[in-house]
Amino acid sequence: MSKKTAAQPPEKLTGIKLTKVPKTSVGLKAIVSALTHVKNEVGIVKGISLLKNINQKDGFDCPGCAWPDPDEKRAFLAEYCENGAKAVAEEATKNKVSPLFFASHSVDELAKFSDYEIGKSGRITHPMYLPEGKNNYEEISWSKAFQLIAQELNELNSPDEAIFYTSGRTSNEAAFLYQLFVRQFGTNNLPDCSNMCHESSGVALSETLGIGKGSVTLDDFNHADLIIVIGQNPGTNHPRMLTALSETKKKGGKIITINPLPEVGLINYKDPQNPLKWIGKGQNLTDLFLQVKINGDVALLKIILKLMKEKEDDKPNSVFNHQFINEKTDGLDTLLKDLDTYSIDDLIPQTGLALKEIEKAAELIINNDKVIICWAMGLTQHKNAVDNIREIVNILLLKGSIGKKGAGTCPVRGHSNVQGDRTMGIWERPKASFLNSLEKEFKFKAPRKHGFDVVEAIEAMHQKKAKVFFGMGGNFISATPDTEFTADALRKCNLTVQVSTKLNRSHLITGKKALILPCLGRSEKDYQASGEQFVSVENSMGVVHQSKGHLEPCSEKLLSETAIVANLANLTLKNSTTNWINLKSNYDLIRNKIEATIAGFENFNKRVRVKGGFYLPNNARENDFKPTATGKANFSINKPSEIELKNNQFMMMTIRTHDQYNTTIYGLNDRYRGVLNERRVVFMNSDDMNSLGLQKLDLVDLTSHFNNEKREAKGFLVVPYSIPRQCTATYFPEANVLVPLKSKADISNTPTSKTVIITIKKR
Ligand SMILES: Nc1nc2c(c(=O)[nH]1)N[C@H]1C(S)=C(S)[C@@H](COP(=O)(O)OP(=O)(O)OC[C@H]3O[C@@H](n4cnc5c(=O)[nH]c(N)nc54)[C@H](O)[C@@H]3O)O[C@H]1N2
Ligand SMILES: Nc1nc2c(c(=O)[nH]1)N[C@H]1C(S)=C(S)[C@@H](COP(=O)(O)OP(=O)(O)OC[C@H]3O[C@@H](n4cnc5c(=O)[nH]c(N)nc54)[C@H](O)[C@@H]3O)O[C@H]1N2
Ligand SMILES: [Mo]
Repeated sequence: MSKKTAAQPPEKLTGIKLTKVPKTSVGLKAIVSALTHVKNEVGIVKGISLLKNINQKDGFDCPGCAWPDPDEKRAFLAEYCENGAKAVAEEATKNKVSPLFFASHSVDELAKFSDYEIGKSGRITHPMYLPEGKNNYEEISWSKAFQLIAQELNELNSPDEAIFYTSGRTSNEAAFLYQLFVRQFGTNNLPDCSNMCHESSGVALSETLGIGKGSVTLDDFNHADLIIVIGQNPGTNHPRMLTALSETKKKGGKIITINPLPEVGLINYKDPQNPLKWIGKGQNLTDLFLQVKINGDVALLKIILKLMKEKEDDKPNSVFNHQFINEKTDGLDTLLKDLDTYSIDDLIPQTGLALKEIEKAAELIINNDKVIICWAMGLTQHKNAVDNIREIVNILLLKGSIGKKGAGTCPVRGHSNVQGDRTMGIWERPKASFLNSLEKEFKFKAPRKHGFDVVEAIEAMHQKKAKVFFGMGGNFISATPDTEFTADALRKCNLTVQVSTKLNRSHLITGKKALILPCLGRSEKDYQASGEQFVSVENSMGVVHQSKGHLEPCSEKLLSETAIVANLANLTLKNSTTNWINLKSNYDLIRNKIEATIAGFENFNKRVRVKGGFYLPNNARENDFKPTATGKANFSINKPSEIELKNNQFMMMTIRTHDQYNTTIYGLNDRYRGVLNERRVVFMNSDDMNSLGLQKLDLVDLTSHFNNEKREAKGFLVVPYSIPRQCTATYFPEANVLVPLKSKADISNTPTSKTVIITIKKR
């Protein structure tokens, strides 16, 4: 097969239209947009039945995001949002990718499609095989496909030569079985999308609070005095969060937003569930907007900490919660001493803000006790990402704003079950205690050496230290950094396997041989030997609940992820004493095994059947920090960004449009930012445009600079936008080619997708 199969989306432009940036989000427009997607992809009748079941207590979990559902009240038609509806429509699409489709489209030909066109081709209906040297996938039987994988795996020199990636839609049951199979096979090479996502949060929170998950529940939003939303765009990526923020506001709480962009969803909002509110002005959400420079957050948070300290020094006991600090924390003195080594004047330029604005934020924090801080990728994808999150924890600890009603940490997760997958053991660095309990329950010797994370997995494949890639969902080539390097890494493999619902670019950038294993989606019924099954998932706030599809599978040939793992394990592992076929026949049996090996799942089968599910234990929520190294909540010392831009260099963040789910492109619009029908754009400050002599919609090429390496992405249109000087934004995944693999966060190893240093050249 040709080595030149295109790894990057094609350069072609699609006909941009710029509109005014809207003043309000959601409302009627969101409903019309959702229904249009559903109508086009699914049809009206099936579409309505689909929407009715999203996020209902006996329905299926929306595959959109990990935002939790209300414990009690759920909206009467459906607990859905515009982008949830799009996610479901995308999965339930009537378009099919059949063996005939593959016979008439070669891999090279498909790679010339845009990501939008690839995704719209539809659901994959049959297992498909790309033999060595061929350019078209051919139908293959399930049993032959499993045999082929088992053979390749067993021929490796070591189990560590195989990589088992997971995206975050995999159910708890499938994830548990998958990691068990991989560990019985003999490796901890279980990289996942978390490595590129909230890994920095997990690392920072475990160290400081003794749990890698957030501490708040949805109800805390009803009790908070102040919510800070930093580095997150919930209007697009977690639209149902706007409802929670709106509740906070109705009860008198305040909201601070910290973002390089004035994201409209956070500014003003019209409740989609309340038609009476569709007309009129909408509700203002943000009380104070700090338009921080990209990666200026530690500097900003440090200034806030210094202002808090100043006030406390001035008037003791007016800011810090000394009782909490004395009883529960460690390291205050070191923090305060370190703060003294910084001057506000030195920190200010990094933020791009006026001191007055920061003082207002500090005042709100000082004067309110119940504070929740929410964040996402705007904080986690930088070199000093872990510092970002630890600095947030410092603020909360000083206020004693954790482990009490209306206060705490809220890292807002991405994929709908990414948190559950980690709970189930999808992690390249498992704890010894977890491996011990697997060994005890399943009578095997678990590998102890830590495995590869995403970045290390790419390097290993590139160096031919890993030769088989297995992807449980996701779209590895498009989600990872350094597109061309990663493509080479995948091409060097003997075999690449993708378990997928829909066609994506990872099916086209392959090893010598490749397989596509088509699986059921969340919205579909799952029949096994003992009858119809349901699965379980864990949302961003640690609630485990069931999810059950209502649609007939889009093809008879689909298998559930659970069945795929069980069949493969059964064939690959010669000495396993686990009865894989029995486990897949009835998911209750898998849940029993989860209960036997993972804390917090007592009476799992019973409790998962209670509508709404149950909360997993959370020490930080309970105000107990014993699991940290000191046995207390830890203050920490953090560093502002060390990046210095040269003349004519810009900081670039790669972000999501309103019309995509990661690498799945729903449509070509970014309605909330006023960009229609185009994805190849670069947002710039108009003063920066002037200084480069650029006009609106000029065509430019982008070059990224890291150490002495250069990477190029060609053909982007300049869009003037409200963004701080020297900051720019492009869309993911078009710009991933510019993100250097070696540019990653300290400790968490997350690619720095939000801090890419670029220069911009006019064509
Ligand atoms: N519809 C939809 N929903 C999704 C997804 C999707 O693609 N589409 N993806 C899912 C996934 S996996 C995830 S992880 C989440 C992602 O959810 P988000 O993190 O909201 O997604 P991004 O588009 O990456 O947006 C990052 C935000 O951070 C801001 N930002 C960037 N750099 C900085 C910085 O240095 N400082 C500050 N303060 N802000 C910064 C950007 O302006 C932007 O508003 O959403 C999940 N939900
Ligand atoms: N530059 C840049 N890069 C980024 C980011 C960024 O902000 N900027 N964000 C990062 C983040 S936060 C994340 S989480 C990753 C996302 O990385 P991934 O999780 O790898 O990517 P997705 O685009 O979510 O995966 C989409 C594919 O999953 C498959 N799929 C969908 N549903 C199912 C299912 O139920 N089962 C199975 N088996 N397959 C399914 C479909 O075939 C679809 O094509 O990307 C990261 N990459
Ligand atoms: Mo994510």
